[in-house]
Amino acid sequence: MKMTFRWFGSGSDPVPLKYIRQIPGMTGLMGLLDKPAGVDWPEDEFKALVEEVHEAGLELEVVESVNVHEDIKMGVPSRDEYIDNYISTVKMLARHGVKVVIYNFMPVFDWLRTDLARVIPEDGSNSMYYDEREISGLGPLDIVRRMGEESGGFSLPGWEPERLALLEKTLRQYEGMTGDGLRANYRYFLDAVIPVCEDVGVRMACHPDDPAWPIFGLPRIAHSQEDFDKIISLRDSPANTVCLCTGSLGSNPENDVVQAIRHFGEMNRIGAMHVRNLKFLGERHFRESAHLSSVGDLDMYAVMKAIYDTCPDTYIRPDHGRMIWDETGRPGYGLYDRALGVAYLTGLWEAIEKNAK
Ligand code: DNO
Repeated sequence: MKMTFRWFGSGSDPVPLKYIRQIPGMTGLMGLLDKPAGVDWPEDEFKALVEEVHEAGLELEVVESVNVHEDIKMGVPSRDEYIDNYISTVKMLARHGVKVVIYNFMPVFDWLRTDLARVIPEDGSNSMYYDEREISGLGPLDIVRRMGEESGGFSLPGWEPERLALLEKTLRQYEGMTGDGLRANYRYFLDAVIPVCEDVGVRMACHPDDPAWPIFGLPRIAHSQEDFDKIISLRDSPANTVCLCTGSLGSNPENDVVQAIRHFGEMNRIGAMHVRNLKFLGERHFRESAHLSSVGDLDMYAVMKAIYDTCPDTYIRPDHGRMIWDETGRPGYGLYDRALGVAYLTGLWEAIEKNAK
């Protein structure tokens, strides 16, 4: 297991690389360039990022959020140009040592919460929160406005302003799109990108829908084990993998996250893991908790054991943390609680490993 940390770049992330390096057990980043979907990432900027990360004593083998342009998901003719850009970016990333690219195929929205800083009554910390009842009275535009107001001035991954500017138009274009239609467009994308990945030694890792059900009537096709079986069979290749995010899949209690890890781990189809915990508060109603099993509803020991048994060499990162100790920063991506998450997950790992010997 390679323990990594998400980082948004020195201009945009209040957490210095030096601090990340000082977290025990840390090997590298899941990093990114902040570029709009569809853009061919500039090599000089990425090269500079890699150098900066290496200088800090960290690796950059996983890149996150190389976002897929909506035209690709909608399957309109202009998709070919965006697919060419995607391929060019993948080749460029490979030239600089990247092994895994994390992306998603969610129409319009990436992850969604109804509150980015809900106070946890037990200890006064805060974390991200979701209550479907709050969505039912609101339209997508209201939610977007709210996410913007609450993000403390930080752009959130998946909620970049340029993506949202076209929101109304994009939502209209999706009218009538079915899950099968979206999957057909997905196949077209994979057929173009996966052979290139095979050539250059990169694995594409699809992040699940978060939360794990359709929202605002848009089709979503990546929120259960069965969905990912279908995604893998769209183009069966070791380069077509899952970024198994425990908190996203786990937001639906009907998903057996541990079983899903074992299933895709045994198939060698896990490219990376996002590991976090959450607490169910009711139907389609949850908050993100600290990583410990005892404060959430996922069994993190069983999660780490499944990784150990089936995909022990995968990349892992702690996922969203709470805001604690009066830290301010990008919701979900502060330093302290994620660092605690790392310490806990590596502790579980050591115990599992020693126990196995
Ligand atoms: C949320 C993240 C996601 C993830 C993307 C990958 O905090 O886990 O934004 O990075 O869905 O494309």
